[in-house]
Amino acid sequence: MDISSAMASRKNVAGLLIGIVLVGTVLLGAWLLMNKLLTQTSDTGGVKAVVVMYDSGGFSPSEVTVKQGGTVTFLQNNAEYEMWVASDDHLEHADYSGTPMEEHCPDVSGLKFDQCGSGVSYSFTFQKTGAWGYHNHENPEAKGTITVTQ
Ligand SMILES: [Cu+2]
Repeated sequence: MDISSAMASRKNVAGLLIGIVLVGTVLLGAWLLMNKLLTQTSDTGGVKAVVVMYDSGGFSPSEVTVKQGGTVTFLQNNAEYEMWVASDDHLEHADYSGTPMEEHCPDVSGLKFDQCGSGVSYSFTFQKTGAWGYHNHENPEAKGTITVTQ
C-alpha cells in the first residue's frame, strides 16, 4: 500500500466516523422528540387536544382532563344517535357560559360551550378552569365532564 492510498483510506474511515456520528445525532434527536410527544399525549393532566366519541353508549371517554386552552373535539360515531353537546344543566346550558341557551345560541363567539344544534362534530376550546359537566341535548341522560386544569 503506497502513501496516497493509505491516506485515502484513512480519509474514508474519518468520513465514515463523521457519518455515523451525524446519523446517531439525528436518530437521538428524533427519539427525544418522539419521547416528548408521547409523554405529552399520555399525561392526562397536560393534554391540549382530546377526541370524545358519541354513540349508543354515550360519550367516550366521559371523563376528560385538558389543560387551559385545550380543545375537545366531540364526534358523532353513529348516524342513528344525534349529538348536540351542551354545558349543564339541561335546558339552561348556563354552567360554563353563565348565559341561558336562548341568549347564547347560535354561539357566534365560540365561547359558550354549546353546540347550539345537532351535528356530527363539535370542537370547543376551554379557557376557563374547573370541572364542566355537559350532556347531549338530544339525549340528556348521556353525560360527561371536562376538567380544565391550569
Ligand atoms: Cu340540554
